[in-house]
Amino acid sequence: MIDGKKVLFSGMQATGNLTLGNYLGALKNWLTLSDEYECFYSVVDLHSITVRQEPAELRKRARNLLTLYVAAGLDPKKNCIYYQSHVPGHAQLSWILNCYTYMGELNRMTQFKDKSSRHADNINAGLFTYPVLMAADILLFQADVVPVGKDQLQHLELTRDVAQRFNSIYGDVFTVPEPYIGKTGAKIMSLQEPTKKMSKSDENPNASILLMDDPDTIIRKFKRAVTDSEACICYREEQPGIKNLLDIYCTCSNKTVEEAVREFEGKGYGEFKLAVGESVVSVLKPIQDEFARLSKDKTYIDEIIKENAQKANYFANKTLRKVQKKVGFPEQIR
Ligand code: ATP
Ligand code: LTN
Repeated sequence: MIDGKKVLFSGMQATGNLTLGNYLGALKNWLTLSDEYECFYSVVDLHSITVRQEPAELRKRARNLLTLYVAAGLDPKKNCIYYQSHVPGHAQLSWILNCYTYMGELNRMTQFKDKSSRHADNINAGLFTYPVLMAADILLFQADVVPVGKDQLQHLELTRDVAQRFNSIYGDVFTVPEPYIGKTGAKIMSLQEPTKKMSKSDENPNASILLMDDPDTIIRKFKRAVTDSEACICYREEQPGIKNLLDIYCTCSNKTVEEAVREFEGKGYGEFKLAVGESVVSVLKPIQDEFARLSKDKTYIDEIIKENAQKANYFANKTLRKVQKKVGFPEQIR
């Protein structure tokens, strides 16, 4: 608890360009939570180097992501928006938690299996212990809730196990966090292979809508979206392409599935796809405009970076000192 409010932590990697999946599955849900919770949103650049990065490019993407958090509507006065690398406590706690996590647990992580098969030339130890760093992120702030997409649930479960293990040895040190999955948009699928999640690392450019795609590109990608030959705009598992488009449409236009299905009854796929594209444009265009405006205001963004890093360090150090004491490190002499 901070000032009587529960704590929320989440983060995103600055690798690749953000997709509509990232926005609807994560960022959009974050916006509704800042009144209820004390929120920490990190640009998790320590996680990014688990796969090879071009340094200048990583720096640029990280800044863009931080700016995008603000452009999407997160108020930096209410939400602590910061770079993970500006808070050394993440790495420090991560080391300690490494010693309380089993190889067997990490071996079961599907994201590791997936990423190590995609980066077979660089299966480094950081990629393997990635979930421990994620656990450290969350536990460092004593987070009660963690809004993530469904793909991250396994990591959150591991975080809970590690927290409980630590607490059972040393007493109540960590808050055991709960996942927070938004009602809609929990899993946006690829527009080309609707049984696969929309991912920023997809090689097919038509598979994902990028947050920075211009309106024409968005409409074109939706027109090319893979559907089926059922000729029915119905919400069911047998029609994954249409189901995904309905999910996107409903989330972007704040309608229920029933309302959307009624709206498109008897209409063709072409008309439906256009409407989905337009609903997405109406959501993304204002964010893109605000992003362009904020990107030019270097002083304002720098100020956010500085102030929020101080705030994050303050809370991080509180937990870290407690943990260091519990495991038996000597107190620092000042
Ligand atoms: P990659 O595909 O390269 O692994 P990613 O697109 O999954 O990356 P992350 O930075 O790992 O991006 O995820 C940021 C957040 O976006 C996480 O909370 C994740 O659950 C969410 N997210 C990512 N893809 C989707 C999706 N297709 N639908 C819903 N949420 C998603
Ligand atoms: N692993 C997450 C990003 C991430 C995260 C976190 C999310 C790193 N640390 C802490 C929530 C809480 C991902 O790949 N999406």
